[in-house]
Parts: sequence; C-alpha cells; structure tokens
Amino acid sequence: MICKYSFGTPFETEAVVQALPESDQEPRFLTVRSRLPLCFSCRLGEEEAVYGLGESVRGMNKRGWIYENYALDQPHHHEDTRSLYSCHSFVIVSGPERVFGLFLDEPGRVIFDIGYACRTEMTITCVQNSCVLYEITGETEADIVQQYRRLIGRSYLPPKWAFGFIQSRWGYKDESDVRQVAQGYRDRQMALDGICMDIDYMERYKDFTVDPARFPDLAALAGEMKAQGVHLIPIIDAGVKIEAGYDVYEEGCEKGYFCTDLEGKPFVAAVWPGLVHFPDVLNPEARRWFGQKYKVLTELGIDGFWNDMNEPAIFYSKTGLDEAFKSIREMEGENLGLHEYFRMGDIIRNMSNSPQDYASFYHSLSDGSRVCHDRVHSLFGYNMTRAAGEELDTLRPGERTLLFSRSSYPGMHRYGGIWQGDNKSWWSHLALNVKMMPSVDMMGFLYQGADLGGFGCDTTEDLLLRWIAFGIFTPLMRNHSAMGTRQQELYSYPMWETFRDLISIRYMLLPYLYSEFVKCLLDDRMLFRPLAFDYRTDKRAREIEDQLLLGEGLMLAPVTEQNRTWRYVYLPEEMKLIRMKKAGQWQEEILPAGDHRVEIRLDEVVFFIRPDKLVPYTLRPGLSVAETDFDQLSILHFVKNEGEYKLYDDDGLTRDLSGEDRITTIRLTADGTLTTSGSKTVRL
Ligand code: MIG
Repeated sequence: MICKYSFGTPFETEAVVQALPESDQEPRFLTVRSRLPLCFSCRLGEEEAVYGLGESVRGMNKRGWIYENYALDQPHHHEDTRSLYSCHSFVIVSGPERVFGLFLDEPGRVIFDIGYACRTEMTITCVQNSCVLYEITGETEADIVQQYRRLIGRSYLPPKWAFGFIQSRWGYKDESDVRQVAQGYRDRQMALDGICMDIDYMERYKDFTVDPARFPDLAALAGEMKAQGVHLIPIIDAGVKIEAGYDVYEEGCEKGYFCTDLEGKPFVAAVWPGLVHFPDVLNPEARRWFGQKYKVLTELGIDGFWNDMNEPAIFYSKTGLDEAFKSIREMEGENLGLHEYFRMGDIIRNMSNSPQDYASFYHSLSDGSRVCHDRVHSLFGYNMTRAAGEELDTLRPGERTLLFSRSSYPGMHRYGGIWQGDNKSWWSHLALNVKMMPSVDMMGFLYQGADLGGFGCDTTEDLLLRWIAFGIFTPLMRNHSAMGTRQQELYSYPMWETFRDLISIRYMLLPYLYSEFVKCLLDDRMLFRPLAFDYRTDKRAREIEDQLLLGEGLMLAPVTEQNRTWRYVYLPEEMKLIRMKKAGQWQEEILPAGDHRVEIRLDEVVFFIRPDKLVPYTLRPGLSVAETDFDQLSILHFVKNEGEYKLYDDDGLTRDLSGEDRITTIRLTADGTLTTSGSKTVRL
C-alpha cells in the first residue's frame, strides 16, 4: 500500500505516473520534526538496514553516512562523497519487525542523514521545504520495490545489441581511431557491438555537429561499422555553444528555448565548448525542439546516444568568473598569508558547479511561470534524456534506440539507462560497482553499468580482467577511460586471449541475461539483488555486500582485491558452482550451504546456480549480438527436484513486448527429462 503526503509547495516532477489521493493523516513511519526547514526523522532499530539511494557511494546498506541528493558532476567517488550525478530519493528500511519504503519526490536538495549524526536515527531534510512523500508498506523488500516501480512507470528497454560489449574512450579523435578499435577487436576475434564517440567527434564541441575534417563521412563510417556488427554511439552534452551562425544556438535564442538569467536573457555558463546556453528541457516545447535535433545524427544511421554533463555541469559562469577575479585582485599586493593562499585556491575551485550559479538561472514552464533552477536542479538530466527519448521514438519509429545518461531522477528510467559516472581504476571502485548495482536497479534504472576498468587513473591488466569478469553480467557492458590515462582496449594487453574468452561467456549467457532483463522490466522487479532481499531471515546473508543475485537463477561472487586467487563465498543454501574459462568450457561442483574458500584465478569466472534453477545459454555465441544464435540453446542447471524456466526473447528492436510466442518454457526433472514448449530448440 502507498500513502501520499504533500508538504510545502511541491513541484510537479512527473516522476510518478499513478494518481493517488492525498492522505489526511500524519505519516506513519516518519515524524515531522519541523516544517521550516522541512525535516523528518525516524528511529532505526539496531538490526535495521536501509537500502536504496541508487547512485551513491558506500554499501548496499546505507547506514552510517550522510548523503545529499543534488545532482553533481563529481569525479571523486570517495567514501566521504555526499553527492553524485543523480538524485534517487527512495529507500527501504528493513528489519526483523518491519519493512517499509520511503520515496521523496523532491528535485531540490534532499539530505539523508542515515545514522550519521546519531547512529540510531535517520533524518531527512528537504532544503526547499517542500516534497511529496510516499510511504510504501508491503510484506517484503521485493514487494515494496515493485509497488514503487509501478508508481513511477515501466523501465526503459534498450535494443538487444546494447547488451553486447561496448568499447569507449575519451580520446578517439577521428574515423581512423574508430576503425582501428573495431579492427583491433575483429582481428583477434573478440566480440564487439558498439564504439562510443566522445566529445572530439563534434565540431568545436557543438551538439549535433560532426567535425568534417575528422569525420568526413559519418554516414559511411556508421554503415561500414554496422556491416561489422558495430554500432557508433555519439555523446551529446547539455550545453549549446554560443557561436554566431550555429543553427542550434541561433534557433534556441530566437525561440526562447534556453534557460534564462534574472533579467530574462539566456543564461551563460562555460563548459567544454566554451560559453554555452542550456536548453530549457523543463519546458515541453523546448524539450521537443532539443529532442528533434538528434535527427541530425539518426539520419546518418546512428542508433545509440549517451547524454553527458547534464547535472548540468558548469565549469564557471560569467558572473562567477568576474567575482573570482575580483576577489583575487583584491588580494594582490597584500601580504599573502597561508590562509589567503589557500583561499585563493578555493576561489578558483569553487567556481565549478557552484550553488550561486544554480540559483541564478530560470526555467520557463508551460503555464508561463518561471522557476529558479536551484528549486528543481536535479530534474535537468532527467528532462534532457526525456527530450531525446520522446523524440527518438518518433525519429526512429518502431525501433528502440540505445540511450543512457549521466545525471538522472526517478522518471528518467522510462526513457533511458545510466552509467555510474567517472569512477577510477581502483580496486575499491570495482567493489563499489558491485554494491551500486542493486541500489540503482531498485530505482528502475535496469539498463546500467560502470566504466569497466575504471575511467580516471591508469588501470592494470589484473584489475581490468577482474572488472571484465564482473562486467560480463551487467546490462551496460562498457569499457571506458579518460584522456591521458593508460590505454584500456582489451586487445592491447598481453592477456588479450583471456579477455576474448571472458567476453565470449557474456555472449554465451545472452539468452538468459536478456530474458531476465525483460522479465524484470515487465514485472517491475530488480535484476540485481542483495542476498538480503531473497534470504530475508538468514542473518548472515543479510550482511553480505560482496555477492549479488542476478535474475532468478544466478549468484555472483566477484573478486575485487588485487593479488587474490581465492575468496570466501557464503552460500545461504546448497548451490552449484560453475567455473568457466570461455564459452562452452566449464567445470561444476555442488557445494553445501555455508562458507567456502573458493579458488578464482585471473583467467576464469566463477558463479553459482541456485537449486532447481535453469540458466539457458546459446550454443553459438557470435562476435556481436546480431551474430549470436538465440534459437539453438542449452541450459546450465542445478535440478534437485524439478526446474522450470520461462525464456523471453524477441527481435531485439520492436517496442511492443506482448505476444505469447516470445516465451519458451523449459522444464527439466531430476531424472534428466527435458521438455520444451515454444519456438526454441533446447538440448542438454
Ligand atoms: O568533463 O566527454 O563522465 O564519461 O568521457 C568530462 C568527456 C566530460 C565526463 C563523462 C566522461 C566523458 C568526459 N566527460
């Protein structure tokens, strides 16, 4: 059951798709501590865990830290980081006596103190003194997640090819770089489905332009790549460059489609292109206009995009820069004490993503009113991606388009996926990737993943191997790295054959991964779950954060430490261990419930099958999703009595998901009798 309570003057975010009546009672789980500022509190029992907050640092259980939901371009995902790119204000409090969910639909700053000031208390502060609060009660975490997801609507479905391996790097500067990457993979028979094009493909970083010198014929290149099974995925940044003669800029000014300053003139900020205006994506007309611009690229055969810098990130604003210079000039000639010296550094650093800038521009809403950006800050990425998602549906009728965004808010999950932002090539960030998967899933962003190998800093071959070994299970499987860091293409490493083999496992498991993804989407369930959600009464399982459940049949236990060839794995029940080196080659062993010391060498993947579960796989994985055979299947299985699996499949492109013919039912009994009904051929 969901109860809705409104406080202050909430802003209509369009996160929620269900109209619910306002409750006339006081909230049941939260105490209203004060209305100015708007602050709620809730006692936390000793054994209660708090799950959620989507994209955020630390563990699956968020207890013991303070988080600020206010979209931020934050490349430092440290333990003490309070904000990342997205704002996901949904949590579940779960303990032996009660379980309930809280969703705070509020796009201004929301602070979740989860046992930080006081270990046994959670306080939630809405800095703008408004919010719509939803309290969700249910039997289990899964039940609450499902209700939450039905409240916010069905998740985005990418095309099937988006489940293939994607190579990316900030630094591919021209078509010969792109060709070289495709060839690097092809020559070594390593699977590849996409190459991301970062900001250098654009002409002076202008959205919806292609640099004619570096990419003289993008349509031809896209066609050439597609013939090899590779899709090109260009980046789109939030800011539109101010440049006379640039159509997007001129049209935007003329039609009043940019965010404005106090006086009503287009607001000026500086990002990669230099000075820019931001499209006013909160305005439906401007949103339609911006979304239609993607046509420039879809007409060239592009069918995938990633939206970046849409918190929106601001390096500096004109006013901020003037003020900074002024303050520094005032210091000139003065006796520069250490205090002033450090302040000088702060003045420069604080120019980026400054609260003052966010408080100094406005959105024009459809009813003619204006709202200060600060009030609705976390909605920008959502609406930029919504602009793209809505219009791509008309630009590419009948076909799905790959779309993922850096910043997001609930509601955006209907239009695209997300990546987990600028992580680093650190072992701790591999562990963070693992922990963030279920939290982000909870929010409805099923299509998600982190930059495999790490974005910032130099990676190492062993880190990349372990990261890929985990990444073969994440829906978005993308290797991405920052300019200036060590090359991260898998074929450039001495152990490239191992990388090739690990990736082949991904393609082998695609029928299961795709089927589970779509089934979770249709049922509003989570693909990745903490053990705590499925083994609710197992006290030991409730504290495990370095293992994950994937779909109905699998449990993962990745290695996330350097120089380790083994790890402890906890099995809440008897399971079958699968040790795989490449598609089609594995050893298996049945292990009893309890703790196990499991060898996991650098060139292998270990995962577990739960009792009476079947995991279909293809007998013929290809070098791309298109080349992969989804019809001739076999199954990994651990059947003690009887196992049944309903496999979902489709053409990977159509948006309509109905039709009984998409389901193949596979049944296996302990005596080895296999029965199948549906269109697939399945053999043992
Ligand atoms: O300020 O486009 O998160 O994936 O490679 C950096 C360059 C801008 C940040 C994105 C990253 C991308 C990078 N961008």
